Amino acid sequence: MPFTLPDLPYAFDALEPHIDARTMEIHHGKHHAGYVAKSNAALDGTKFADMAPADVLRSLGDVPDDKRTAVRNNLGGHYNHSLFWPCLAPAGKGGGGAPAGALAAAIDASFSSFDGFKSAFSDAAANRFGSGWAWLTVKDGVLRVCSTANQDNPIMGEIICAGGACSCQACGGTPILGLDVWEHAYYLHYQNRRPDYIAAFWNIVNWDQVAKNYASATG
Ligand code: MN3
Repeated sequence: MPFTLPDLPYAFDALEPHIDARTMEIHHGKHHAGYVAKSNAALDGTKFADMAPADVLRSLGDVPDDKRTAVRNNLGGHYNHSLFWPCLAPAGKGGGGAPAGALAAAIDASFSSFDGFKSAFSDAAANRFGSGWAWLTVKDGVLRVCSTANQDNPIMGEIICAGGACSCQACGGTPILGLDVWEHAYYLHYQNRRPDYIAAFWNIVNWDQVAKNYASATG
């Protein structure tokens, strides 16, 4: 079964004014679609083509050497964007506000408060040099914030930790919320103002989805 591009769970313009329709069209229809096509090109005819993307990425070391970089970049991109889109929702219609229930309690336990979490996550997103992602992960019941370069993801574990050089302690954890800080995610509308894009993101976070991700990662 080839990897396929998931439909967006909302219209291209549904996230305006926080993310503009043209950005969403290109981001989903060109960038994400490209990661899917290149993942299929790399893995067609191998056993990995029939595996869940998360399972392939957790065992990147098993992917043949000549395919590993293509898989890390493109299947990583497919996995990351597939996680990202449902974590967003139109402002005031499922997007924005604050988490509730077990997720809210876990955020308070790990970051002292929701504001403390937002500050840590925003810093991770703002300070990622070049292209990459900010993540909220869960590992051994503990929530952590980290960022990764390019299309890397904490589930890739050791391969992105540079032999223990990484100090985030999130490597190998499961991401439950991500923010794409590649320029392709915001440049048409925000140009160089990545902090404005990060601030706007909080208006469109789908906390119900993040709570579902948390429940499945800890269940
Ligand atoms: Mn992207």
